[in-house]
Amino acid sequence: MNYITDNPNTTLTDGMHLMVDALKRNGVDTIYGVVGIPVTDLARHAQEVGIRYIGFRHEQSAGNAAAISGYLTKKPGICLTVSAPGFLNGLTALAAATTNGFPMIQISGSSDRNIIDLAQGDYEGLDQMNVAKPFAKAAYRINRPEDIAVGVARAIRTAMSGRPGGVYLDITTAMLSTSMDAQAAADSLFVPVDPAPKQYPCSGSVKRALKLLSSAKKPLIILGKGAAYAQADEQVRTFVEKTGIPFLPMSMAKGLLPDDHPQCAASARSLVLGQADVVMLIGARLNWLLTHGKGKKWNPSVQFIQLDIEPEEMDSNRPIAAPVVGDIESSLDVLIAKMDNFAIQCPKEWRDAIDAVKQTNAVKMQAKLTTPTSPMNYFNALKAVSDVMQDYRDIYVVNEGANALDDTRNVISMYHPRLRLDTGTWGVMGIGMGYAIAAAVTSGKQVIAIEGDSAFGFSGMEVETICRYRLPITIVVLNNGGIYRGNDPNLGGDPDPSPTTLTPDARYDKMMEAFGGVAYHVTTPDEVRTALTAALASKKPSLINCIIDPAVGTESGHIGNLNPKSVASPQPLQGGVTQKA
Ligand code: OXT
Ligand code: ADP
Ligand code: MG
Repeated sequence: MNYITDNPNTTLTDGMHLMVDALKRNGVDTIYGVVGIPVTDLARHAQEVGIRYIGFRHEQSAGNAAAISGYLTKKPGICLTVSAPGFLNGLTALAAATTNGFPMIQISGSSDRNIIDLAQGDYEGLDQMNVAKPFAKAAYRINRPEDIAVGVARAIRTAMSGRPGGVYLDITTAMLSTSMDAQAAADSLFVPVDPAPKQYPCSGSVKRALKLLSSAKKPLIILGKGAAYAQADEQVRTFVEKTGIPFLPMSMAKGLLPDDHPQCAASARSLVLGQADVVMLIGARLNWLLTHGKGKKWNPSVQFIQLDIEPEEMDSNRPIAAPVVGDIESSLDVLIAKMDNFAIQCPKEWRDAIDAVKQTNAVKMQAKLTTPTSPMNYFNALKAVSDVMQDYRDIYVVNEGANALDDTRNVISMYHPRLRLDTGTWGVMGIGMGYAIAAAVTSGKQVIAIEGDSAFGFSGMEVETICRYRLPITIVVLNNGGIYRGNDPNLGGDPDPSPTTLTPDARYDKMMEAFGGVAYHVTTPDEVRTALTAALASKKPSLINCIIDPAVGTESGHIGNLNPKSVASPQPLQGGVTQKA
């Protein structure tokens, strides 16, 4: 139903109704948000016209849901917030979406300009558009109903085009209640044409890239989440398989090609980074996750080819010998069409060397997975999860924590594109429930969220949201009673817990029980297996609280090296505890 066109007797409309009509006209089918003054009626009216509204307990989760729905659908996810505090609660997710390159629009109600601009102290008054600017790809404000169509179109085009990102759209209280002739309002609406146009690379850049690749003795392809976002799955597969070059998937690119693909080098990471002479980055940045392309992890004379839609990304960390600027689908189409003119091959000795390390690391991993411990550790618990998931290879895996993140990434293999959703470029805790909810809502599929106990706490109240919408989400809390570990002492000797300590053996399962979901409390891998099998079969909201040895976590998971070094105490203050097998 369209409010204006379906109500022929209506001669006047207002900003609120027109805003909803503009969103609907632009294909928005879901809004994630938290309501209050001045956007409550907007959400009600959105539901009235058939837009699904998912109401959260905190705006950060609603924002995270919008962001990941943008990643999964290539259309901006919409987050609706109230003024000042609600707006600020959503802003972290908007900033993270921009950092991750996910298309998202945060639409927020705001106070009247005349009071804000003279700092006269409005209810929840804040100069929101200017606050949002540094955290968003762009920030716009709609001051008059007649500008709604353009405002929405600009927000959509900005969020989707080039490198996608988060856009802030400010809608003032005054604008929402300003009236406008209904026919003129209806006539003003439009849908932007081709908001994320194809961008072909120039042919010289393609030839340069193929020539460099053909000169490689130890070539490597790194697939990033930009390649997953591009949804050029067939092109990626064709290029990788036709060249025979090994590939290393970044975390959210796992599954773009299956982890058990013979060319996957994920379990020989140090070898391939340390020795590759030509590395082709496809939708991956040389940021901290790749130690900026330099340092002891890398072959010092490595040369880079980079496929990216963002020209400014080139040379941001290391000189790029062969930049290919374009969208990944178009770039790969051209590369595939031209590659037969170049003798690209992957030397057998290089493939053999990688296979040898893969085998050695597989044996080491198998030993970790099958060594029984009491209490459980991350590896034997995750082995049970992995066993059950062999029957659920096409469900979403949301993952956050430190050890809970890094160990899951390595143990739980991915087989299909865009199913692994995690903490992303910033390593943000709190994405868990928002991502899980949006994955279930946009796809209708099941989701498993594998969470550290600290990580879960950041968005845990959304368990109520999961139960309210009856979503098929199973949460596995790897509960070691703390941030990294649960057994750190308070160095001051005070009775307070240490900075990393959380409640030992906390019963997170009771939270799920409280809202009507199915709950399990487990202490052995066999119990994990039984509980997860039942939870996934039920398709009901469920939470499995897995008690993990509080002593086994490593400080900051795999990124402990990023903690500042102290001159005064060269050893980590907690005594350098490392993970036991
Ligand atoms: O080749 P080598 O020999 O080197 O071996 C490598 C691979 O080849 C091999 N491998 C395998 N072998 C066999 N089989 C398989 N399948 C296999 N796969 C791989 O294993 C090694 C290692 O491989 P890997 O993992 O690929 O390589 P590496 O070197 O680790 O990769 C580097 C990275 C950087 C690419 C990778 O580690 C990565 O992607 N890391 C992401 C790290 C990250 O983002 N972490 C999250 C942030 S940590 C911290 O900030 C936390 N906080 C603070 C905080 C945050 N973040 N946010 C907010 C809003 N507030 C505060 C907090 C509070 S974490 C955290 C909570 C933690 O507590 P929890 O209770 O939630 O979690 P627990 O830790 O569980 O207690
Ligand atoms: P990862 O963390 O997986 O390494 P990053 O987020 O660092 O990935 O990098 C993703 C890159 O992909 C960004 O530089 C972004 O500009 C680029 N990108 C996103 N979408 C596309 C696309 N459709 N075509 C080309 N490049 C893209
Ligand atoms: Mg923990």
